Parts: sequence; structure tokens; C-alpha cells
Amino acid sequence: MSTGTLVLLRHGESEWNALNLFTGWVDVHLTDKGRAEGKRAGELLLEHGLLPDILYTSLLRRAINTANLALDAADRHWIPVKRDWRLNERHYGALQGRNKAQVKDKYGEDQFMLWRRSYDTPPPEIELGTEYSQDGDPRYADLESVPRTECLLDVVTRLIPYWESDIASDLRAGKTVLVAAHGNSLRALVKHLDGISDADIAGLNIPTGIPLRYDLDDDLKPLNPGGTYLDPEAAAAGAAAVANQGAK
Ligand code: DG2
Repeated sequence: MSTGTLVLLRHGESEWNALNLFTGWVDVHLTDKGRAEGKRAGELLLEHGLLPDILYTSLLRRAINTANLALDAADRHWIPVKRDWRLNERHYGALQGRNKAQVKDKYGEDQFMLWRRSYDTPPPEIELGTEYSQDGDPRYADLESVPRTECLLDVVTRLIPYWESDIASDLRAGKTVLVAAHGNSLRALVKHLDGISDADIAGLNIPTGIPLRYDLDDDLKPLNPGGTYLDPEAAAAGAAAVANQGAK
């Protein structure tokens, strides 16, 4: 049996993406634009004959709802779903709920980029019991402790074992696998797939709502390194907008 196909999808624009706020594990809704992006993602899947056999999502509604809209548009709303916290966005610590441009102005470009894009420097920890912390949230009841901040290395550390134990098995079984997740959880996965260095991953930004296809060999190494966006022009514009998010 030949190896399946992987499709990565960052959720459509969220309310906090639109407000330029650090989001992390805060469970915000999609905007109308984000919902339209979800539907368009499904139309792209259909146009390219990329019909998912199984969906993986985080536990956050922006990824869950984007995937539902996409699968509905692709007539694949009925496929099995697996949801796991390990696909969640990276926990943005005490930055959750804060405006990106204001954080950049207050702490300077270097510190802002260190928190946002360095591989191993997490933002300051969020205080337990505050508005945007997730302690006590029932969806994380099985975790030994809910993160209070994470850097990208932490996301790689939690996500890759799940990739190996679950997602990779479905790909080895020849399935078309849709993974609906987030800017940084998908950066962690792409880093692993494409073997991107700790330094170079800083320059990689993932646009909202555009499916990214990976064809994989038997060792699950990409036959198309970097993947192939189903709408490359929109993806380039979207990635540039993400890179520029501190500027607004
Ligand atoms: C964004 C990513 O995550 O932000 O948490 O603010 O994909 O869930 O909207 P998403 C957030 P950056 O790391 O690009 O600033």
C-alpha cells in the first residue's frame, strides 16, 4: 500500500487575529472572513481531488470550526475525527490577550521577535487563575499540568510523539489525512517534516485558511519539500501578512 497524503490547514482568521492579539490557548471564535476561508479551503480540496479520510484537530474552536466548514464544502463532513490538545496552538503565556503591536512598542523589536519566533525562549508565564489562563479548564483535566507558557521547542516536544503514534500510522495506512491546527503547531510539524533548523524556522510563517499538501515517501519524508499550497498566490500574501503582524 502506498503512503497517504497529508494536508495541513491553519484555521481561518480568528477574532483575535483580526484584533492583532496574542491568542495561544484562548478559545476564540472565527470572524466572518475566517468562516469564508474555511469554506474556500474545502472548495480547494474538492477542486484538487484531495478528499480527506480522517481529520485531526486541536481542542480549540477556531481549528475545529474551520475544519467543519472545509469538510462540509468538500462533502466530507462525515469522516472520523480525532482531537488532541497536542495540536493546540503554542501557549503564549503572559502575552495571551495582549496586542502584538503594543508588546513590540513596549519591549522593542528584538524582545518581541525572541518571544514570537525564537525556537527556545518562551514568553513569561501566565499567572494561574487569571482571565486568559487555562487552569481548571475541563478539556485539559487529563494533563498532569496545563502549560503556563511554551516556546516552539515545547510544542515540538509535545507534538512529535503524537505525530508518530497517531497521525503517521494513518498515513502509513494510505489515508489522506487533514490536520487542522494553528500557526505555531503547524510550524512545529513542518519543521519536523522538512528538517528545518532551529534558526531557519524563525522565518517560516503559515497563512490562515489555505490547505498545504505534502506527498510523502515510505519514511514519511516529503517528496515535495516545503509542501504545496493549493492557492500559492494567496498563501504568499497571507504568510507575508503574518510576518508583519507586529507592525499594525
Ligand atoms: C496565533 C499565532 O496563533 O501568532 O496565538 O496569536 O494560529 O492560533 O491564530 P493562531 C496566536 P504568531 O505566533 O504568528 O504571532
